Amino acid sequence: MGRHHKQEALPMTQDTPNRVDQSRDGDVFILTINNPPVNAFGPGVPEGLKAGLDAAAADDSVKAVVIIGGGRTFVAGADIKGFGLPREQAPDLRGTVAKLDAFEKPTVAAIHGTALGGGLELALGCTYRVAVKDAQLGLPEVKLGVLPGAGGTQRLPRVVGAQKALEMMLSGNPIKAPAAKELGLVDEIVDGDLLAGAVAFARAHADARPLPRVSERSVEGGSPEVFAAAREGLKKTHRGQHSPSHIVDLAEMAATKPFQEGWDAEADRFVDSLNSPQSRGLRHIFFAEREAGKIRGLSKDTPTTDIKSAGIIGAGTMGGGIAMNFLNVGIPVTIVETSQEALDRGLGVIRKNYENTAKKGRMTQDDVEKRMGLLTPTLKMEDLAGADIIIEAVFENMDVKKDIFTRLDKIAKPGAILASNTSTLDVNEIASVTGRPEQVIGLHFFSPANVMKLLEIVRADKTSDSVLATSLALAKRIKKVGVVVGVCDGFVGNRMVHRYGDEARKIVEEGARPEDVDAAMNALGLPMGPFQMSDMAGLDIGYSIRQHQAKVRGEPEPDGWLDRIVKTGRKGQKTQGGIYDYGEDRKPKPNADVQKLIEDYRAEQGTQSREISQEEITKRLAYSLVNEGAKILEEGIAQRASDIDVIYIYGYGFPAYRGGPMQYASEQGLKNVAADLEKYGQTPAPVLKQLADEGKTFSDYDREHAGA
Ligand code: 3H9
Repeated sequence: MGRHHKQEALPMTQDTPNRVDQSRDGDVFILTINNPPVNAFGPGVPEGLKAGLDAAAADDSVKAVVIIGGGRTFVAGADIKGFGLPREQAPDLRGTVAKLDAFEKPTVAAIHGTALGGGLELALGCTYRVAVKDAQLGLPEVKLGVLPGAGGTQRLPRVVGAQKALEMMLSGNPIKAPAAKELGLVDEIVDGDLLAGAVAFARAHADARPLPRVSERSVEGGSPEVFAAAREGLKKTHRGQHSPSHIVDLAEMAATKPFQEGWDAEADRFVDSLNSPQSRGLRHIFFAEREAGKIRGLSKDTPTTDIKSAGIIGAGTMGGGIAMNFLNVGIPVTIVETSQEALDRGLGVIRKNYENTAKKGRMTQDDVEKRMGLLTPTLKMEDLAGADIIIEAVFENMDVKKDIFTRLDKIAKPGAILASNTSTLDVNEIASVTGRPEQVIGLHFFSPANVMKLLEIVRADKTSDSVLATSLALAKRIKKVGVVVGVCDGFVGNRMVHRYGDEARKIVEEGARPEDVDAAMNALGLPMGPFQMSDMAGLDIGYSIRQHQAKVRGEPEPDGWLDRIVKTGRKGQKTQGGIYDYGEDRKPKPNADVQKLIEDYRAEQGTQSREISQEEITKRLAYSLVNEGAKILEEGIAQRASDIDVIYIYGYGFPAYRGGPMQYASEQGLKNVAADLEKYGQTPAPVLKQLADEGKTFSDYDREHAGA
């Protein structure tokens, strides 16, 4: 037939690795893809598949072909590491799928593990798909800022209908094989040996003619309203992002145009999205998240302990949220408070959180009881004696924490990890009151601790490798992204956010309105600007941090415009008003008294108010984060710039499609960033200045320091 088969099979060269094995089971030809660890569609895979298909086509005794993944999974997608390659050098996934589509004998994809992205597109190019029960299928490209680029946007709607295809492609979330079977995406679930089942299926369908090619089907449910609703939905779920609208356009083409037209358009849109800063940012984060788990000095052989039970001190908002993480994965928790009342209140909040989840249908009442059943409340710290890890989550006061750790040292069993959830205090000082500082670590959860994915793992001077490795493994187990940081005031995230807050207040002092400042950050893609965030956290919290810092530095009591707002009793959302007013709808509205207070403050300081552009606000705020990040890097508080990006995305809502603040700065060009910092009166950190002078990026820095 030769339809859309523009590229011929590439000859295998000495440089092309052999990634596909050919074998036979009677009249069924078997192609096994071997590209560990996840069978990504890298060099050698298309060549091997095409050569295999040619061999199967040339042999009259072959009636059907099975394609299966060797090792732990089917193909998990295109090779993201090779995404930077020029088009002609990139592994020819589209050509392979086209060759499959044009193939004259039935082909069966045999799926286990994950068929993601290009992997599912490969399977959709086959005539049939069979899968084991726990296999997962999805098109996660949107999470990398791209779109399915090997026919997925055209074939998935033809199989599962417009609505479901949009849902899968826009969320990027995979579905399980049984759900895929319901939708017709999988033709048969194989119990037992996948290959044997796939071969039997292939044999049973060997004579099916005409071949039921996916590309020849039409799309069900592709009414204009479905696409209009999808476009409307994007404003909420993917504000500011480009690839999701390409996906909707292409799915609409699948429903309204001939296959070839949509297939061609998809290729162009894929290349456009691939070359966008948004995709570079999201891919950067994909790898950054995985890099963050690799700690210098630790290896796979570093011993870890299995955490079978946890103790938590403090049943307040933080302690309760932390406890939920453990309960959710089946780890029993003993939670300690100082009064029965506080304990009852804490437990009540945890139960209510679970019941709300159950009400939304995301958990059964049985699950709620199971989780609550794993929780033991107590007023006696001695009850923590058996815990493998104990996390202190009381308020931020060094004396109180020292007292707790002194007591814990006597109570905890040998080998137990003693962790503090402090967000600013010196973990070395906390560790020093124990006779086992090597067992002490900081585990800084972010509020709400049962929701936020970030966990800053604070390595103190004497923390042992084993405690660190165990904490990293634990983070993964409780479904957090763990990032290791060093000890300093505020660690990575809060240290940067303090600097950012200082700059935001300064910008208002100079003439901008708080709402202008927040609007600039919203435009950059942050769901909340600095003042919306302060109002949510409580203005008194920031005020007490500034008081503490002033005391430490021997400076006078803080008395800026924001401190004065706090002193009027406006503490943020919790008092219905802070920098903004909050009505029933909880939307921030400017307040006239606050405006007047700011104007009076400027007058008192003799500040000539000036118009400040959105561009200036954006640069000053974003680059204040970047500059502090560069200092953090230089001091070794963070191991890599990409760790800082992960922290900022998962802890502070920096848009993932900008790759985090450090990647964002690299995209702007560090030379420009350094020049702008100087223009706005800040001194670029030496690392930043040096990279700028050498024409480098933070990724270059990370690469050059990878072995350090
Ligand atoms: C696509 O397909 C585009 C097409 O539509 C169009 C093309 C024309 N490539 O996560 P893990 C590495 S877009 C290269 O720790 P897990 C990963 O970096 C792609 N490398 O394991 C890590 O390396 P290292 C659509 C990849 O078991 C190692 O494999 N596909 C890729 O927790 C293990 O990964 C996706 O977006 C890849 N595609 O999870 C799927 N995938 O050990 C992305 C993984 O050196 N991948 N690696 O750090 C995933 O979601 C998860 O990795 C997966 C396994 C669920 C597969």
